[in-house]
Formats: sequence, C-alpha cells, structure tokens
Amino acid sequence: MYCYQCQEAAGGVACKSQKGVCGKPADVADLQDLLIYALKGIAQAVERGATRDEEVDTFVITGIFKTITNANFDGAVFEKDIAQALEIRDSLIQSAGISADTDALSFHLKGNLLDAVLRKNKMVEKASEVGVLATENEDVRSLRELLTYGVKGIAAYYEHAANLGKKDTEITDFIYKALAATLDDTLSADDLTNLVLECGKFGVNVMALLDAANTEAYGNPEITEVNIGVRNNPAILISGHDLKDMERLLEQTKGTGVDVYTHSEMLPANYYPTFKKYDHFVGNYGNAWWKQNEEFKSFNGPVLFTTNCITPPAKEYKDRIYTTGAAGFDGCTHIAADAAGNKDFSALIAHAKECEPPKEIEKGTITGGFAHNQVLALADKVVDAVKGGAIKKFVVMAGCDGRMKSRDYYTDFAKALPQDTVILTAGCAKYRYNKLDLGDIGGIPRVLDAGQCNDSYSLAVIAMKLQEVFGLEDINDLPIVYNIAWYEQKAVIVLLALLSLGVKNIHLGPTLPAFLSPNVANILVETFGIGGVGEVEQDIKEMITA
Ligand code: FSO
Ligand code: SF4
Repeated sequence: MYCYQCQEAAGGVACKSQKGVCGKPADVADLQDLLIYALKGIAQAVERGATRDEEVDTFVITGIFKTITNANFDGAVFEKDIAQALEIRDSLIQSAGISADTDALSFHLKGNLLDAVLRKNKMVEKASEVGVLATENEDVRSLRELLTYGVKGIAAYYEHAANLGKKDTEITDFIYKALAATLDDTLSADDLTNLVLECGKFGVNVMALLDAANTEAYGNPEITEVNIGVRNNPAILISGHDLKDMERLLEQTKGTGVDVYTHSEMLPANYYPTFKKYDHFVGNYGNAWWKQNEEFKSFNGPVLFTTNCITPPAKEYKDRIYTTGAAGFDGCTHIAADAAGNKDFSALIAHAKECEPPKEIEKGTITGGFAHNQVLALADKVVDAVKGGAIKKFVVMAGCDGRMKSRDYYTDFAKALPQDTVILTAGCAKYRYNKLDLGDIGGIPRVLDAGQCNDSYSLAVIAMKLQEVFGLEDINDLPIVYNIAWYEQKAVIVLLALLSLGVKNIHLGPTLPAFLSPNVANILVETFGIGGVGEVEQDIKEMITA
C-alpha cells in the first residue's frame, strides 16, 4: 500500500505498511487503488466517445466515494466493484467501437487486473503498477493525485445531491474528463494545474447543487438550540452526511418508541425545519468522528453510518454498527437500497429496542443553523455591527477535526481570538470550539455554524453577499481571514472551490498535505498565498491584529 490522501498520512509522508493510521488494511488500500484505476478505464472509454447512462454515473460516483478516507473498509465490496467496473468499461468500449490496440492510450487488460484481484498474491504487484507511485515525476504525481482527491470530494457531494434527485451532467462530464486526464501522459504540469483549478469551479457547482437539494427538500437551516443531553428511551445514532437517509430513519422510527440522535457530521440535520418536526429526534450525542470509540460504547444503541467517517469498531459495539450507501465495514450489517430505491431500517429499530437507553455524557445545548439564508436574514444586524466596529473580523475556521494532538491549536486559537471577532464554521472542525461558550456580539453568536463540510458553500455565499453590501471589488478586501483545518478529500474540494472563487491567503493546517510536492506547494503559495499555521499567539498577531 501507498496512501497519502489524508492529513494523517503516516509520518507526514504516506501510510505504507500493513495498515494506515485510519486503520485501513494494506489489502483494502490496494483494492481501492485498483478500483480507482478501473474507474479511470471507464472514464477513458467515455472520453473517447462511449455513451454512458445514469446507471454508469451512479456506479462510478459511488465507487469513487467508497475510496474516501474512512468511508469503506470492506475488501469484498471493492473486489465486486472492480469486476463490475471492468465489465462496464468493456461494454462501453465495445458499444462505441473503440479499438484498444490502435488507440494512443492503451487500456489496461481486463485479465490482468481481475486476475490480480482474484489471485491475491498478484494484487500488491498490480496495485503498485497503478497506484500513486506509478507516476514517476513527483510534480505530475502530485497534480494527478490532487486532481483525483478533488474529484473524490465532488463525487461525495454529488451522490448526496443525486440521492435527492438533483443531477447535473456538466459535473459528471467533468468527473470523467478529470479521471481520464490522470492517465494521460501527454498532459503537461500546466495542463494538470489548469484542470485542478477547473476542479475547484466544479466544486462550487456541486456544493451549490447539494445546497439546493438539501434546502428544497428540508427547508433552510435556521438558528437552533440543539440538545446535547439524553432521554430515557432506546435510541439509534446516525452519522455521516446523507440527509435522505436521515429522513428515512426519522420516518421509519416514528411511533416505535425509539429515539434518534445525530453524531458528528450529522449534527446539522438538527437545523432543518423538516427534521425538527419529529419529536423523537432528540438532538446530538457526542463530538467529532474520531471520538466514536468511547462515545459509541456509552450510547448503547445501534449506529447508522450514512458515509465516512468510520473508525474500526471496538468489539464491544461492532455488532451495533450498520452502514448504508458508500459506507461499509466488513463484519457490520450493510443496508442497501432496494430496486425501487427504498431502504429498510427495521433491523436497526428492532436492535435498538433490545438496547439500554444512551448514557448521558453531557447536558445542555449548542447553537447552530447559520447557513446562508439565516445569516442573510440577519444581514442588517451583521452589517451594522461591522460598520459600528463591534465586529472587526470574521474568521473562517471551517473544515475537519481529527485525532492528532496538534489540532488542540484550533481550540486555543478560538479561545485566543479577540472579543470583536466572529468565527464562521462548517464541517466537523467546529467540535474544537463549539462548546466553549465564546459569547455573542450584540446578539450575534461568536461561533456561527453553517452546517456540514459541504455547507462551506454557505460561507462563500455569505462572503459574496458582504462583498456586494460593502461595494468591494475584491473578495479579499473583506474583513475575513481563513484559517482552515483539513483532514480528508472533501476538504480538498472545499479548498479548491474557495480558490476558484478568488479567495487568497488561506491558512491550511494542522499540516500541509503530504501529496503536495515542493513545486506544487510553491504554485499554491505563489498564486494563492496559501500558508500553514504556526504558534497561536503569533498567528493571531499576523492574521487578526496586524
Ligand atoms: Fe470530512 Fe472534514 Fe464532512 Fe468532517 S471534510 S472530515 S466528518 O469535516 O465532515 O466529511
Ligand atoms: Fe493513511 Fe489517510 Fe490513507 Fe488512511 S486515508 S491510509 S490514514 S493516508
């Protein structure tokens, strides 16, 4: 295995042996590389004129999503998907009459790849032929991987939007174009850089598509006090990002005596008017994804993962883990959609009834729901506070949380911010400071949580609105600084999206991605002023008070 797609890559370089820091076993990492390669084969066929349908799009997008950090650890799923990907690729090649022999870019042979998967002793060899290190030039490799990870983020957000019936072939066209480009040796580093920037543009589009899908289906998020305590009923905990699954679970648990709580990235479901109507939807339990080991033990009931982030479950609760959609873990029950697209969560409900109610780990409430519509409803108040000097700066601290000690930086940074600053957040990064009670400025809370990582789109909408209100030519003239925490590939697309909107001088931490070669990192520094993070005191001086 050689994986360096997330912020926790071993030693800041790559996970290379036995198991990744995330717990992904080497054979699953190899299978993921082989699947991505097989999907790139489909992309090549599409780029050469084969006509794909929505079924192929769904397969490709879910396949990509499964390879995101902490989404799916089930080797059998990847073996099956690789075989299916090769079948799809071959039927596309055949129906379009593409000749693999005469084509300038040769297709990998079906026998080779499948054979490697089926005869495991060949797999490591084949995976290393098609994985990250297969590209020798480190800058080309870096750009190809950056593009692939951006596409992974797009695929994840696209799947949620598509689950709610929102589709856009311009976005799927780009996914094929970008995947095929990563195998194209005729492209220069400049060509790939341009594709990376284009990827950011599609990142904006896909987040806008998902925003429309979520808000049209469930209403606009609104200011909400979310309960973080518990009640005395058996319950199900739901994690991940898929709001359609959230709706299904709330509907199916109605009147059963089983309560529902959110965990980690599902917290923002509490902000949607449609979901608030369910009185058995109690609130949020616990914190960010990496704390699941202790929190799932005390929760007592079954847990449904609708997407990443899964950490390998402890034996005390492994039988209570259920997955759906792109998520998967070997030995845990996976609930797939039926032919009509419905999902049956009755097994979880029956399981919950046999379990003790959740154990209380904290009490009280946290406030959120500041997506673009809610913030714009408060626009006059916000603008007055800025004009009157009560708010001097907004600090975008969106992104991810993670288990590394170095992420204490974000709690310390939030605490050290002057009282006249407001944090704009989205994603699981918020758990580093959303229970600190940082107060408010004239009724405007000092932490405004827009929602999930994809709701970083809301933060961009808010910034553009402020730019308009203040009549500024450049979005970078706003009193907004960006101190973003990243972890996995959805954060990569959020970053590329912000760059495509012209945002400069973003600080990215706790460490810069291992997949950026020194030259590619330089391009980002020189073109966009991207920087890392240092010591809190110094960073506050440079970013806020200077
Ligand atoms: Fe990921 Fe980051 Fe959305 Fe978290 S981008 S890690 S679980 O913020 O939220 O999926
Ligand atoms: Fe390592 Fe991250 Fe890859 Fe997991 S996803 S193997 S932690 S680089």
